[in-house]
Order: sequence, then C-alpha cells, then structure tokens
Amino acid sequence: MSLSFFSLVTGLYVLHFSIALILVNKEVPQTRGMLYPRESETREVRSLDGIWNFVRSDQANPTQGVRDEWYAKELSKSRPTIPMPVPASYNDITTDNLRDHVGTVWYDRKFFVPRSWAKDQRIWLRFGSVHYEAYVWINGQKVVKHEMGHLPFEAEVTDLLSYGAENRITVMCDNALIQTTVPQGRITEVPNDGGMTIVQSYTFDFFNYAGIHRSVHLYTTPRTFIEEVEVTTNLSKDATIGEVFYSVSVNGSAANEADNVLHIQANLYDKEGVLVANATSDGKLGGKLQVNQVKPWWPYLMHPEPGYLYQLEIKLLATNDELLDVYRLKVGVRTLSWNSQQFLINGKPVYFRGFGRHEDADIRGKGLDNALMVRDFNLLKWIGANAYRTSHYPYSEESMQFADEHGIMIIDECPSVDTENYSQELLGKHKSSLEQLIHRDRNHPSVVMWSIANEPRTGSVGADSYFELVANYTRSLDKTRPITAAIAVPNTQDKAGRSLDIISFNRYNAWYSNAGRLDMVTQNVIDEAVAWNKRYNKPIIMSEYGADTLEGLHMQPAYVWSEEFQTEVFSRHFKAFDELRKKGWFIGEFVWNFADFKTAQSYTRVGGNKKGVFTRARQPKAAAHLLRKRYFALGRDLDQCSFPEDLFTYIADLIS
Ligand code: GCB
Repeated sequence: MSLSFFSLVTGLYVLHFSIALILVNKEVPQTRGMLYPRESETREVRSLDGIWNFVRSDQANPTQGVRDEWYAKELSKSRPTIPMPVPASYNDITTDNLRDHVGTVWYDRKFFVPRSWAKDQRIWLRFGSVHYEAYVWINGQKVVKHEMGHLPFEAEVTDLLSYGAENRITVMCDNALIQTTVPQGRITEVPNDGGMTIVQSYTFDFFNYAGIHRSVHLYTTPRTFIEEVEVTTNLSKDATIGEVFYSVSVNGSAANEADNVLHIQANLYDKEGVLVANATSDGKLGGKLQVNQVKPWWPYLMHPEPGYLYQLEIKLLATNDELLDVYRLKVGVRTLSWNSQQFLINGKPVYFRGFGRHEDADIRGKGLDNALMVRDFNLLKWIGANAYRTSHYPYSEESMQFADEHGIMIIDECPSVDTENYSQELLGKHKSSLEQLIHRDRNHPSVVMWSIANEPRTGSVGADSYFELVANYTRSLDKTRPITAAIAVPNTQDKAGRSLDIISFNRYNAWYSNAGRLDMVTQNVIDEAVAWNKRYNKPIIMSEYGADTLEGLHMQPAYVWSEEFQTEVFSRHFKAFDELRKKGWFIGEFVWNFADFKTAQSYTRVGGNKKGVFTRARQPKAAAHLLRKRYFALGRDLDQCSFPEDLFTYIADLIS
C-alpha cells in the first residue's frame, strides 16, 4: 500500500495550529468525469445499495484494520459484523453508542458482475458521497481514496472485477475532523471513567453524521466514451431565441488516434420529445444549438411554467459515423446577471424567499432518502419558497435534479463552515471542495450562486488574502454565477466582503442577541443591512434569521421557544425586509431553518436545533402558515403569481 493511500489514518489525527500570514495560490487537483450515472443504449447502471456488513474499529486503534488487512478477505473473517443500510448515516441505526463513534468504520458486501459485462467496455464504481474520508477496495485491491463528504467520486474497476462471478467491495470510512479538513474539527484525548478516550469536537451546529451517505453505483461505458459535458446557455434580448453551448471531452484510445476524427451529434428535445435543434460538432467536440421560440427556465412562481427543461442528447461518433457513446442530460435555458443593486434571471430582477436547510432526518441521518426529498419539495412549493441555500455542504445530486424540474433556485454551498485558522493546507482543500462542487453542479439551471463559506471567521488574521484566493479561484472555474458567503462577524470587522459579488449575512435578533426582545428586531435588521450595503455597495441578502421553537409550546404573550414567539420574530423581520426592499439593493430573505435538525449534544439544544419552520418529521409549526402567506404575497406583488385557494381560512362574510 502506498503511504498516500493512508495519509490521514496513519498520520493519526495530528493537530494543526498553523496561522499562515502568507498564503500561496497553489494548483489543486482537477476532477475528471463523474457525469451522473444514466442508462443509455451504450451504458448500463447497477445499484450496489442495500444492506452491507459493518464493523467499527476500536476507537483507540483506528488503523488496526489497515495493518491487519481486513480488506483482504470478508470483514466477517476479521471481526463480527452487523447489518448496515446503504445509503444512510450509520450513527442512529444501532441501539448502542455507535452514534458518538470517532474514527474508522468498515463496510463490505458481495455482488455479482454479469458475464456480458466482460465485453469490450469499461466499468466504473461511483459513490454519491461518503463522509468524511473513504478508502475503497475491490476483491482486496485498492481502488480509490477520497477526502471530503457530500461530493461524488469514482474510479475505473474494469481490471479488478471477476466477470460472471462474485466480487467483494470493502470501504473504510473515517469521520475524524481536524483543523485541516473541510469542515474543520478537533480531536482530543481526555480522561474518562475508563482511563482515556478520544473526543471529537466541532464548532458548527449540526451533527457530524457519517457513513456511505448516497448511492453506490457500478456503470459501464464504451472503451471510448463521453467523459465530460459542459453546458452554458444564453437568451436573445426579447427572450425568444435560446442558445445552448455544449462542450464535450472524450476519454479512450479512439480519442487519440490521428486518423479517427471523433465528432458529436447534439440533439435538443423539448418536454414533449420534439426535436427543436440539432448540430454536428467539429473536431473540438463543442458547438451551439439555437432554439427558436424558446421556453426559458424560470423559478417557481415567477412564471406560469417554471422549471422548463429540454433534453440534450449527446452522441459521440467516429469518422465513419459509427455510434460510440450516448449520454443525455436535462438543460434549462436561462441567463443570470448581477450588478451592485440587483440579481437578475432572464433579465428580470429576482427577490429570493427561501430557507437555509439541512439534509437531516430521524434514523437515516444524512442518508439519501427519496421519500423525504419529495416531501421537502412539496413543502417548499406549498409554502411558496423560490430558493434555498444548501447550508452547509453540497446536497444530493438527485435533489439538484429535482430543483431543476421544480424551478427552485439554489445557492450552492461548499462544505466550509465556521472556517478559521487559515493555513495553506486548508486553503488547498477548501479550493478543492469548490472545484468538486462546481464540476458536479455547473450544468444545473437551478444553481444560481456559489456560497464559498458559512460564517467564516472573516475578522481574523489571514482572512483577507484567504478569501480573495478562494473567491478568485471560484470565479476562474465559473464566471456565469455570482459568489457569496454567509457572514456573521460584524460588518466593521469583516475582511471577505470585498471579494464577493453578493453579501449574505446571518443574524439572530431577539434570539442570540437581545433574547426575547421583540421590540429589538426590525430596526436592528434594517441598520445592519444598510451598513453592509454602505460598506461594500453590493446586493444584500439576509441568509439566516429565526428562533428555536418547540412544537406544541404555546405562550401568550409570546415567550422564547413558543410557537407564538417564532411567529412574532418572523413578523418583525418581515417589516424590516419590506423597508429594505424599497432601497433597491436588498434581494432576499432566508429563514433559518426549513426543518428541525440534529446537532451535537449541548445544553443549548433540546434534541437538536429547533429553529425549523417544519418539525423534523416535516409537519408545519404555526409560523409556517404565516410564512406561507408572506411568500405568496411577495410572489403576487413581484411576479403576479396567483394565490392557492386554501391560503386564507374563511372567517366571516365581511361584505354583508
Ligand atoms: C448560525 C449557523 C447555523 C446554526 C444557527 C443556529 O448562524 O450558520 O449553522 O444552526 O446559527 O441556530 O445557531
């Protein structure tokens, strides 16, 4: 085994305390491939989801499984295993304290590879995400190592598989967070009743769920295949003609043969399956499709037909027009633009009304759950939201596709949260997290902004150059979307805002400041937003506000933690937002949080963070009904949407 394959675990959890004053802009590794696995006439996809076998390492001995080569045979030969669902966080599945385990855990399962797959093609193993660091073996042979949760990774396994036979996949997952992981944490050794123990701490306010969080797939490609597709779009001034620019990269031997000039046949179909544009590329494998009478992609409630998607079919052809590979993806045609006052979609100013959210649920933790995802989108639409921020890490690819379909705008956040102790190593990983995120999500029309951090310590030493480097790097990867960060330090101390395009700020008036004082919300919100705008002359979003609320607790007059209090806190913010909207540069309001979610144990959290407008079981609290009225009222005021019939409950016939 190479040393680099085991860098984190063999190095143990070294504590880094470097405060670098000089940060250098070094290259970071670039992601290749990783198109979402889709079947086509040239590709097959197989899921490896299901019940896997699971072993936790001894906390005091996280590297034992590596030294003893547990991957060389079935895990059950080394240790007793327990069943573990994939995808899911492992933390809340058992009845013992697996929840608080720190360090490595192991998974394995067997699977069959059909004999037909041995034909002239390539096989890829792809993980939607494993948190935090993953090491993967097939039949005892190392395949891939990946650091960073919430992001996909893959590797070719063609030569490692047995065809027409049983195979074994083994995964070691390490949840340890240190000062140079993204997000950061600390590992300490402290005394307990049994001697000494390892403790994981972190400053961010959500539980550090871990495990194989998203689906695991095997998929096939031809020997020479479409490895990358990048799409950008444009609209004519009168929004009647759309342009879809595509650029394709190919992997495989035929791509390198001088006498074989590969080309692309690109076909664009509308929702009814009618071909609306087609083009044949030159040898550069890129080109443009022109769509007359285009139906642009619009956000929910901004247009009667939101989330309109075309299907782009990419066919890779050899010189003799032999079909080598086919890949299809959905495309929304829209433009984004921004200036010092506004953010516009298809030339129309946008006012964001939405949420900060979490991928979080009882039992499955951060594991992909289609039922939950569909329920959440139903609630988003019920409440009239048009946007959310993927606080505080990238969400599942399936949810990004869903947002495209439903016209929900996404502020796409990388996993950097509470960023501090700026170091060269951290900078490299932070940039890499953005590179992986942009690579994964760049073709989604729903993604309208990149968020490069949540509540970074932007007042501290080094923040200035650190965030300049991170923002410039993000811009170098994608110039079509603006960059923001959700900032919580006072604007007088902030050193990052100058590097952003849009300023987002988080503040908890009447909660963390002046708890209970409903008379100290409206003016404070107005003053702070004005101060941010004055300092940077950029559009401003309030990206978090709210109050913890225990469902069923009622107190009149309003008292902290009651449903009445959350409702009142929201209402006082609405007043501020309406004042701010008149100023022209205030472009959005985001409640914290969509639903209650789990956190680390602390005396400030009763069963987790309760700032949800919905409970963890996705039922509305009283404030949800108020918020719904506001979001639809804004929709009607700004974009002439109609009201749902049940928005107002009948009280009395006031005409008679
Ligand atoms: C914040 C954080 C968020 C927390 C929230 C809270 O500012 O961005 O992650 O959950 O406050 O409720 O404390």
